[in-house]
Amino acid sequence: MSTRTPAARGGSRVGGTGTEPYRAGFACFVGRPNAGKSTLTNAIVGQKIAITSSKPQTTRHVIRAVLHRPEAQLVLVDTPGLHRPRTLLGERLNDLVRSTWSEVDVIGLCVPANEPVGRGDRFITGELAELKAKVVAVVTKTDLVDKKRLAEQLLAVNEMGEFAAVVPVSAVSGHQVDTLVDVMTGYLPPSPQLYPDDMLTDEPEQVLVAELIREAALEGVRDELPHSIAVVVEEMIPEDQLIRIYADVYVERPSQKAIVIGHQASRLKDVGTRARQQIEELLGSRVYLDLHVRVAKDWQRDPRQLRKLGF
Ligand SMILES: Nc1nc2c(ncn2[C@@H]2O[C@H](COP(=O)(O)OP(=O)(O)OP(=O)(O)O)[C@@H](O)[C@H]2O)c(=O)[nH]1
Ligand SMILES: [Mg+2]
Repeated sequence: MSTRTPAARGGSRVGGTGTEPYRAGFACFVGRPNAGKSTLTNAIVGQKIAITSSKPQTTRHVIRAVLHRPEAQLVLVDTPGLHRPRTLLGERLNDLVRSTWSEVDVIGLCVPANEPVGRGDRFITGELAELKAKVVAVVTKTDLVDKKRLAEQLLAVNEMGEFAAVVPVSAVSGHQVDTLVDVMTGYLPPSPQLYPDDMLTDEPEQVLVAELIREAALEGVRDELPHSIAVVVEEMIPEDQLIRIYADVYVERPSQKAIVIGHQASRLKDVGTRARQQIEELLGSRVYLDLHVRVAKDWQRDPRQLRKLGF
């Protein structure tokens, strides 16, 4: 199943406008954890497809989000942030990121405007230079800095390597998001449309729902706990007036289970309420949400558990 816009945005399938050919292809944003990749992906397609949070390593799957324009179709592949892996999960995530890089036409290398350019950014830039894809440097979160700081950051990013372009954007204010899309679609190959007009993502609904629950569960937890949370939707049962959803929230230790549930289940209730609102918006239906917290001991390091949780 896929998420569809209520009113499909029409678009010419072939030919495009004037002499310019219709273009379609794949792009992804790369960068260290927390650089703003998922927020930017959502801002570009205009709907929340990837979950975001202030904790590093929020994204754990490769998610495709499709932007439809009359003259082009841009398929954004949102990936986890590249990092130094400490667990088997971490290694798998890095592998995912690298295999995505080799498949896309354009890469947006995201560097936040409000943090100094670091070794991690230089390391990633070096790896990208080996690829066939065009690399556009994207300075994210420009709303957080003043003009002077932004100018310095643009200069610092420019000095990191050879880029097809350097574009500053703010996914929060929307500043320059359209410009970035113009730049990126310009590097797509002439191609027929890749996805149907009204398709925003090929992510299964069950996975989108699990992600919204994980996003709600991440809010307010600290230290190791965000990394230990995984969510699996076991069942979605459509009824007359509502959809019943049964989901399991996994943690790695009994002590974490107590934190997630909270005093007299207060925390879990809050998580359920926040997640339910988001899911109702996504599905356009009333939802009954049943959350169950379970311990899957050290799942991030255990190949069998990882498989069970979909990694
Ligand atoms: N002020 C501001 N905050 C932003 C912007 N873009 C992202 N953020 C915030 O930065 C944090 C990280 O954003 P994400 O989009 O989850 O970052 P990510 O790069 O996908 O992170 P990982 O999936 O962990 O690699 C969140 O708290 C966002 O709200 C922006 O343009 N302006
Ligand atoms: Mg992300």
